[in-house]
Amino acid sequence: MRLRSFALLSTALVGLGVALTPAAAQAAEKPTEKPRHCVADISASTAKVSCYDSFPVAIAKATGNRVADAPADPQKAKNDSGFTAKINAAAGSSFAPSATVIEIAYEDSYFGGSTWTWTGSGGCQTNPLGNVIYWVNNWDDFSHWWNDEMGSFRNYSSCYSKHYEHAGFQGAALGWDYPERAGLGSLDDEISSMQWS
Ligand SMILES: [Ca+2]
Ligand SMILES: [Ca+2]
Repeated sequence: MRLRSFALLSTALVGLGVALTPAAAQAAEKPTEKPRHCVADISASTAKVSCYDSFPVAIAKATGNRVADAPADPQKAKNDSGFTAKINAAAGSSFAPSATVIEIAYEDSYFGGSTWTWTGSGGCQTNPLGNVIYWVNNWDDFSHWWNDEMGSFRNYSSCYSKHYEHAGFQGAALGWDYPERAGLGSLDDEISSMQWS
């Protein structure tokens, strides 16, 4: 019996060892085991970041509670025309500045994984394309984990985006884009700075 127990234990440990290797590697990359949903307001003089387990809670925060019923699955939200209309309509109202969603970035291609929502003080509807009104010089200043992590994005509120390989709008770039890219090609997991127009 003791031998048999030992054999079973050994098998279990070997199995555990195999399973632990990729899990440990992933844990080092992700801030938590589960997706996280962060919001960063870049219209404030000191940009603030807040993160949540719930995507709907993050969107409620990002919109000053004007969009409080986002789909729980960010990928479904991206494909939900009602959600898109609500986000864009929120940009048109002027009573709650600093609550306009200009872009939702996704960890993975095809709008998967954790999300990062950028908000500004208004949309880009009347802004001429190429006139930069929002920018992030270095994503690493906001989040070390999110720098070189983005895999796809959806823009909102008529804000076209340009994404750069390096901080300070250097290196290879994508854009101007609107409304989305499902994959970033050679710039997957490389984006470090952004501009919106
Ligand atoms: Ca990624
Ligand atoms: Ca980079």
